[in-house]
Amino acid sequence: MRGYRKISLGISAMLASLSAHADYSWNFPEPVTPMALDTLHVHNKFMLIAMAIFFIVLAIMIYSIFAHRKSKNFKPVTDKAPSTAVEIFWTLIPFAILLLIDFVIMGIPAYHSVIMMENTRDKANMVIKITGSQWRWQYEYMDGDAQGIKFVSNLSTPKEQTDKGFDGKKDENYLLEVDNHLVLPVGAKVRILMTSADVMHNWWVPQFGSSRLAVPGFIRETWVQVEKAGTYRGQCKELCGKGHGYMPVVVDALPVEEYKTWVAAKKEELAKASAGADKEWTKDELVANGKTVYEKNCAVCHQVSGAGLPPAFPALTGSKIANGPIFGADGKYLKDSHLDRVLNGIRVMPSWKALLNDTEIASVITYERNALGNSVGDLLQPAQVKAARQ
Ligand code: HEC
Ligand SMILES: [Cu+2]
Repeated sequence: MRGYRKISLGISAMLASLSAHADYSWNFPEPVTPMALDTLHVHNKFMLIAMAIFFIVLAIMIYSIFAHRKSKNFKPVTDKAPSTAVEIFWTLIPFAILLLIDFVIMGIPAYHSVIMMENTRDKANMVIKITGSQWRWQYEYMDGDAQGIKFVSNLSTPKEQTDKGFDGKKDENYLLEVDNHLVLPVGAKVRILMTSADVMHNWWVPQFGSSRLAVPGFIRETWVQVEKAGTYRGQCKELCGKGHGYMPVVVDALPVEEYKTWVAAKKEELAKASAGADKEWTKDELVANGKTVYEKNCAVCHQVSGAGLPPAFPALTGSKIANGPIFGADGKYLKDSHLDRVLNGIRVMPSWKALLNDTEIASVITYERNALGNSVGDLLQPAQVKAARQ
């Protein structure tokens, strides 16, 4: 008797906790795109079907064990089935039932869902390109008002919080915060072109229900249509090296009017930055700006101090390349020079040409030559970087 009470208490506690957590914390995250909603429905249907099959088979098993028990003097069948034809027949029936469930009852919704995921172009309102690299995402708006907007999105959780032995309070969005959010208009169908600059990455926001592998050398597609304004967070979902856990995705879905305001502001910001490339910078300005660029982009591998992590990541302190001449007698930058490395990369060292603007590249190089224990004393102007790109 007491056992039964315990069980029923347990079950009612379980049911109560289910309804208390109806805010999806025990389920899929709240879907905010048609694709996420569809995926959730497919999942629910399949769970119900699997559960029904489970309980039917279990019931037949329990019944068979119970009704044919030894104490009822049940005699086991020792001879064969009535005939081979009968045996084939009763094997084919469950086979046919499962076939019907798989191909029709489960197949149709799954087919519908997959077709929907692959349909990236139909009625798309805008196109963005997402490039994964070790270990950050780059976003580029390809058409419409926002065309030309292009920026890099870096982890912004303070470094000391990820350090070993940190015992302070971590940020609310620890490892899920970036400096530049991807901004999308609510309701627009956004076709996403995805690629990678080095190894495979995967751009994944659980509430969007879409995730696609970013493969170097290939352009792959997916789409999102965010139907609810808000900030959504995700992560890289393909193990991509040392910084795999440090390249989160943050998307702001804004109502259309606010999105337009953001586009205008972002364009102005980018225009200002490229205007900055034409002016003469002082060494102090470049070094100060370069420190920020360095710590955001380069310190993961070369370390904040510039000591690197040899032999994988060389030290910049005392490096021949970092301290060597940049330009040759003809005024062109030298192969294997500091500028060549940063612009074009080599082996594991990424190419920064597409990721950083002229001012950022000039700043970070000037910083590396005059800080981190180096003191070359010269400086590189953004205009020189601009010229070097051509
Ligand atoms: C993913 C890790 C990684 C990041 C991030 C990275 N580097 Fe490197 N870097 C390397 C590796 C590895 C090498 C050595 C490449 C080789 O020669 O094989 C290197 C080499 C260099 C060198 C030449 C040093 C030498 O003595 O060979 C310079 C200069 C340099 N990086 C600057 C930068 C700057 C500036 C940034 C940030 C804008 C940066 N790196 C970001 C991995 C990285
Ligand atoms: Cu990644």
